[in-house]
Amino acid sequence: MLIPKTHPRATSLYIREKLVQGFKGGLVVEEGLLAHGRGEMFDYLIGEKTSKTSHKAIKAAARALLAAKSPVISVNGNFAALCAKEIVELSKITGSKIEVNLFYASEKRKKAIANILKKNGAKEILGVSPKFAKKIPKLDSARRVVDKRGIFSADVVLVPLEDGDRTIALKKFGKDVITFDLNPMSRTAQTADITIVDNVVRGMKILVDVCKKLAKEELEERPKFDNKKNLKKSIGTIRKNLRRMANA
Ligand code: PTJ
Repeated sequence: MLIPKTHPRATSLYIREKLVQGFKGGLVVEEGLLAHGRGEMFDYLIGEKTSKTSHKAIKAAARALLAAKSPVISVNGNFAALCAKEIVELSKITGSKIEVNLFYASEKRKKAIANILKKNGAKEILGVSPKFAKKIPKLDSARRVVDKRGIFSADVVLVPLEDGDRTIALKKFGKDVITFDLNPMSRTAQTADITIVDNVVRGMKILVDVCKKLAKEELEERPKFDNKKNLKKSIGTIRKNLRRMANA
């Protein structure tokens, strides 16, 4: 069946294809394909579009990144495969460092991820040299190993498609955490300071645009952002969509 290019389904098939290419190119692990399937399901439930609620979270994230002293963008396999260009753009506009940090860590994959980011214009990629390795306390997974010039000393960290344990550990370690997670009920979504409930492919483009706009403005005091309230609204959208589908 031919799906018109503008249909949200076409976008989701395009995103799936990008991830498969990332898998074939050694950026993404098999588990990353499974994680993506989980994300697709939630994307369907939120209506495959960026909600007003997510726009609000994106604006709060942009302000937090622009106001941060040492912001870092943490990159895993899925994020690199889906958003390499936007990661580099965001890092340039917000002055964020880019750090590779993997759950299923391997030197080969770290290098492949660093390469794609460099191909997209990144100058320096942290998290690839053991010389600067430090450990985040109270975390068991490979993700505890971070770069002392990056996540270890950051004040704000963007950690998309994350596992709950690391978000909790980063919070305990005093970091402000921003995440993209299509599942508003996940531990990461619930623990982060700012959760953008959106597909990272749609959301990153908007985040880059909002940062570009805000970077030109004088940033007044950061307005308060209530993550719990915002997440409740996202869960409400899913509930509403489920009711509508059940009654169709
Ligand atoms: O590259 P690695 O080794 O660091 O591994 C990365 C994965 C993604 C495999 C690892 O972090 C993982 O297993 O993640 P989880 O615990 O499955 O969590 C991923 C979360 O991201 C889930 O809540 C998904 O719903 C959500 N998600 C998946 N795809 C997207 C997404 N959120 C936003 N945009 C997506 N495209």
